[in-house]
Amino acid sequence: MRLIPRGRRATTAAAASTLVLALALGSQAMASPAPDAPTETAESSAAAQTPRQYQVSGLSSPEERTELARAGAAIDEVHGDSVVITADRSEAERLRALGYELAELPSALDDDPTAAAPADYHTYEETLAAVDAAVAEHPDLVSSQVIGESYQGTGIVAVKISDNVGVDEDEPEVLFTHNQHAREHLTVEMALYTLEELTSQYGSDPEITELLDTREVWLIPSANPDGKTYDTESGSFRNWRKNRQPNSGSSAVGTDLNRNWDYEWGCCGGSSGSPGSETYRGPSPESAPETVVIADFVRGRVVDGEQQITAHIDFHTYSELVLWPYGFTYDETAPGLTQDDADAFEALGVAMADTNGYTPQQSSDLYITDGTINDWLWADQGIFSYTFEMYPTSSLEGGFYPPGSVIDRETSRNREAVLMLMEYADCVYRIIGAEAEYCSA
Ligand code: CXA
Ligand code: CA
Ligand code: CA
Ligand code: ZN
Repeated sequence: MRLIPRGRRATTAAAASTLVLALALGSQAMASPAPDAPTETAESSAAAQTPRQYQVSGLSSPEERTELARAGAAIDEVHGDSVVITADRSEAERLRALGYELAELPSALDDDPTAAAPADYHTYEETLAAVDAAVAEHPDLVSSQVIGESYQGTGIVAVKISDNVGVDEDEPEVLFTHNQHAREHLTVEMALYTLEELTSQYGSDPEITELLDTREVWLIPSANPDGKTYDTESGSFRNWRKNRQPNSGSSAVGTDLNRNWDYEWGCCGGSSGSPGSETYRGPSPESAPETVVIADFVRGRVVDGEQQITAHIDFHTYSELVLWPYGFTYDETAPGLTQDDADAFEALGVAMADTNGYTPQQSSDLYITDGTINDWLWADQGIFSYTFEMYPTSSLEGGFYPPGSVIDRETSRNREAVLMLMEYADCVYRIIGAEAEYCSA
């Protein structure tokens, strides 16, 4: 996709004047609106609903961060005594009213000519074209299927990569999901990298050849095509996270797909019940069609009572982290997650992080989340499920919108970790030497 800076520039004057108006209204004006306050125009309303990033200072523990998350903020970065969040204007004001100290961060949404344009990132359409090209080039190795539709009726696609791809062989299956969060475009590039690397190296790289001869790989390049397209279709970034499903009784659009999964949904203050929140969990588990499509796909991989998928990575940006369950509790062990499970999760998580330089940790070390794909895949399906938060580590390096020049480096950075997950897919417990106990036939 080539987004033309001209397009962004053309909207700048209007956007800037709206911003000035909004700033002039300020927080005092909001507290007691003047009787002659100008009526909100469609434009100023759009600006007010465009989420942006804020630094929130004075938070240093998981408990303090969870309290902020409980208030509905999406936490983008965790530092020693501060975090970076995404919020729209009204949410930011609400958090300030709760006593949080918010400082607006500069953003790629501003008219900064040095900020990354989404040029060089594939649109969803271009992503599907790349998948089709791979299928055409390697028909015995790659197949693709539409596994269902997004809210707006866009096909969600699963790509299979394996020897004898047309046959459902008795081989451990591995799943990679991408782009639950709309603005995390680098994750779609990660899917295309994996597709390209596995297919181009099959038959020449012995490790990849062996793995594809003995594993079946599933890639879902975008779990949220509506959100992805919405985020860039105007020619400037919208900083969009959720899907594009309307919410009844609210003008706020979208559900956070990674809070909509059906395990301990909404249990623990790790998501929001307010449609306007960036972490809105939806009215019920699997209320988002995108969640249902992927959950049904996974449930469909149960053959003769046995889940075929053993290992999974859900790709996100950003922060350079390897995360594992549970997210809903701080505890290392909990119902359905024994000490051996926790040890295996940690050992493989640490080993993968050794290859890409990310920081490995249980996800609740950051803050509590509930209704995530990782918790559901583990607790409900018994799949060793990780989240990778890709490049960068901070908003200063582009945050959700790093320049296209980093794509090759930051996708290939995960080559060894992806292959390692595939390697251990026959028995993840092997990494703690417990294969006899857990994996003998
Ligand atoms: C995350 C992912 C999975 C389990 C716990 C935490 C982090 C993720 C999120 O909050 O869903 N961060 S992100 N990509 O910025 O939204
Ligand atoms: Ca095969
Ligand atoms: Ca199979
Ligand atoms: Zn994400």
